[in-house]
Amino acid sequence: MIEEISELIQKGQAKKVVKLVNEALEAGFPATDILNQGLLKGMDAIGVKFKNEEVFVPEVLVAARAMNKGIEILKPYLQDTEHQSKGTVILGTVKGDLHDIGKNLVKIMLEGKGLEVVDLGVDVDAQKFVEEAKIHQAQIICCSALLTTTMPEMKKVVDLVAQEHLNVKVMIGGAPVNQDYCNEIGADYYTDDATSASEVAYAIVG
Ligand code: B1M
Repeated sequence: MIEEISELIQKGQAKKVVKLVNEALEAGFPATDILNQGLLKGMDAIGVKFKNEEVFVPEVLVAARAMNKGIEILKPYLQDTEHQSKGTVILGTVKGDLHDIGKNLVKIMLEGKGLEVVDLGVDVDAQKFVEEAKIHQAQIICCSALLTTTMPEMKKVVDLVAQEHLNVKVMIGGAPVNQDYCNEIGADYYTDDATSASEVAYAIVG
């Protein structure tokens, strides 16, 4: 059943994804398995086909839409509602970058830990991250990037935070980012998936 969800994602069949995700939940599959082995696996496969030029932007977009529909259903099952609100996180995808599926997953997991999330969306410049952190007295700025060409925007955020002597931690993530890059630009934390991002954020504000 979960394998079928992955295939439906690749075909961009949003309605069928919704139906099957609901059925998988009813059948007792854990939400994290449906997410990782169904939705994310399907999106990974599309990524490979995209790279090999077997599919193009329109196909990737319909797959992304199907993925988002599936995530919407899983959202309440992925969140751990026991936590009280403890702090505020500014979240966004960096300037020049329109990828938001990973960022949206990070948001779900952060909220699931009881953190307030100010979601700035996509294509967010460094100034905006920092301004919003000041306005909301946030403890953490979370930057997502999916393109090697937009990763340098994260350094701009780190530099601006330092320049303004802000007491805010910068966490970075996204497929092309890694711990070495985090060290190189002087960001405070790198996490490689949405769950770890929420755990680290929770520990920071705790
Ligand atoms: Co784009 N795209 N894309 N794309 N796209 C990639 C990223 C690419 C790797 C595909 C490929 O060639 N194999 C490639 C980047 C190459 C590179 O830079 N090295 C690429 C390209 C080239 C492009 C365009 C330039 C294509 C073009 O127009 N010629 C263009 C750029 C547009 C722009 O941003 N300016 C483009 C466009 C698009 C679409 C609009 C069609 C669509 C985005 C739709 C949307 O997001 N609403 C799209 C998609 C869907 C992808 C792939 C196929 C899937 C990305 C995704 O959503 N993955 C992607 C290939 C791939 O990654 N396999 C690809 C699922 C998501 C859950 O994973 O975002 O990695 P991810 O998030 C993970 C972790 O990284 C982490 O948590 C999540 C898991 O729990 N994470 C964080 C993410 N952010 C975090 C922040 C954190 C912590 C963890 O803390 C702050």
